[in-house]
Amino acid sequence: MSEIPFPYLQNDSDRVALIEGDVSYTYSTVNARINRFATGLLGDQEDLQEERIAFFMPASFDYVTTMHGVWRAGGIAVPLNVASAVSELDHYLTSASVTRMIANAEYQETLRELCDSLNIQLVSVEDVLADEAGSLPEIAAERRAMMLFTSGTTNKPKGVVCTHHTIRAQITTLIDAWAWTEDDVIPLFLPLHHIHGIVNILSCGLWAGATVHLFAKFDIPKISEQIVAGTYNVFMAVPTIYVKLIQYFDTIDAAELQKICDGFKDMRLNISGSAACPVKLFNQWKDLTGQVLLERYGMTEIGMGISNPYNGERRAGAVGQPLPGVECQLFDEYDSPITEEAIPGEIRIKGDNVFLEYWDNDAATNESFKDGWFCTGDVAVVEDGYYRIMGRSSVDIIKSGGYKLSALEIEGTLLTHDDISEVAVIGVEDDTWGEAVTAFVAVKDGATLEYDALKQWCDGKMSSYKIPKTLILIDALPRNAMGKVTKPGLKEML
Ligand code: MLC
Ligand code: AMP
Repeated sequence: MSEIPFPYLQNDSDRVALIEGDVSYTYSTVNARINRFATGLLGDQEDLQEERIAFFMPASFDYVTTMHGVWRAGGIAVPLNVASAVSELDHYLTSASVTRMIANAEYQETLRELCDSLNIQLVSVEDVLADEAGSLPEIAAERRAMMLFTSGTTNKPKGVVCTHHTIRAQITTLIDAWAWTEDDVIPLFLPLHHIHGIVNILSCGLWAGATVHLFAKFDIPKISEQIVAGTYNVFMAVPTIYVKLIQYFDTIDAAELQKICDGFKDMRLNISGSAACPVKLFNQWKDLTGQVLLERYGMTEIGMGISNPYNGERRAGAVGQPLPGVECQLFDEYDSPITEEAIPGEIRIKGDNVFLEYWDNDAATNESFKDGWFCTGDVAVVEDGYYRIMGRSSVDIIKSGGYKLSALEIEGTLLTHDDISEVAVIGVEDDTWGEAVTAFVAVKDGATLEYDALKQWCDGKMSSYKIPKTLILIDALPRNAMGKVTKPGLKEML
């Protein structure tokens, strides 16, 4: 059996593990189906030997079956973003050398041509399920388990590979730090190709024996209904979701608002992360619901690194202290550790929670570590024992609604537009998205460009959340003496 032993998934518990729509699934049911799925994946093989199996599905019983089935059969799980454009998928599938893609009927049409062209077998969960569970391999903890794609300062997203051991460390530290128990019930509406949804919510929930209520998307009225009914005691989201909830509150009557706020008030924990939670939002949420948001800091490559305390002061605008098992140190520009408070430096991390490698990219892996420390590129300061994130060392990374986006990747696509001669993309502070993708564009002689036409052109060429929110036409981009675009200059122009 796997070294990632999710205790409840192996003791045939009759507790409810998952709720999807009107149907509840017990741990015992989920476990049995995972075993049948793993058996079907194996076919005649004894062990998938780290075969990369991609899957394209929203949060669902099928998703959990697939993820754990791949793990138990010895494969590497490659969960994909169901909002991806086909050209983005091509890169993920090719760079990970995926051999099989699991997707149900509703998505197969979108994927068929691409899978055929890449010689990838496209099958549904039902196609794979064996009639009965057979014997499954022993999986050593050091083996690769999961690959998630992350945008970087280079052109194309990289595959972040975690082992079973890494994932286990990421989960167990949170189980203790945030006091997960089998009595917890949590909604899951975040996308399941990122660790916030996969590790912090789904995996912690299933490890703890809790109940995870699955939503295919962030459906405010449906989720609010359950909050009013008192279904949940834990809630985790990105700051944009708290903003969107507050915007929604403005559209409903006072009695309904009170019921929703009371539902939040009764919970044991509300968490914010994946992007900075503005102090204003922290205070608004407290005023509305009485909940003191627990803000924490993490990254695809490290899981969660720093967290405000479950018991103790949760400080607005700060992310707290390193989690147990996570070594965290700030470094200055000369790679010297910063030992005093109030001096900013780059966050570097060590620990069992840190990923193994960027897939098939030794150069990027080696570059991202210094003396055994993983260099996050995030700058922080320690004030009175609390870490506060100050920003990132690269202007080419944008965090929009919790998604990490590469400015260079978006620029690369925009440059293929016939009328664009040069382009620079930056993130501009925004109340809803945290940062909003903004494109500065110079058009070719005689050409014109309207925002709506550009947006339409982008459709299908990039995931919709990457499409610039604003287009600013300029004659020429500001450049330094070396000819490099000076992005801070663009921010100043605004
Ligand atoms: C949606 N849209 C976005 C967007 N999400 N635009 C910019 N940034 C985003 N993040 C746009 C769509 O393109 C669409 O545009 C319009 O908003 C409505 O789309 P939607 O899908 O209906 O929006 P909604 O469901 O409200 O989505 C918002 C959201 C979503 C906040 C729920 O963005 C989301 O789930 N974000 C979380 C991402 C996440 O899990 N990050 C964790 C990474 S892990 P139009 O023009 O077509 O109408 C990590 C580590 C850590 O960061 O620390 O956790
Ligand atoms: P990702 O690569 O998508 O996992 O995003 C990780 C990045 O999100 C980090 O490197 C930070 O820049 C950012 N991030 C996560 N949590 C926080 C937080 N609480 N405050 C500020 N930035 C955060």
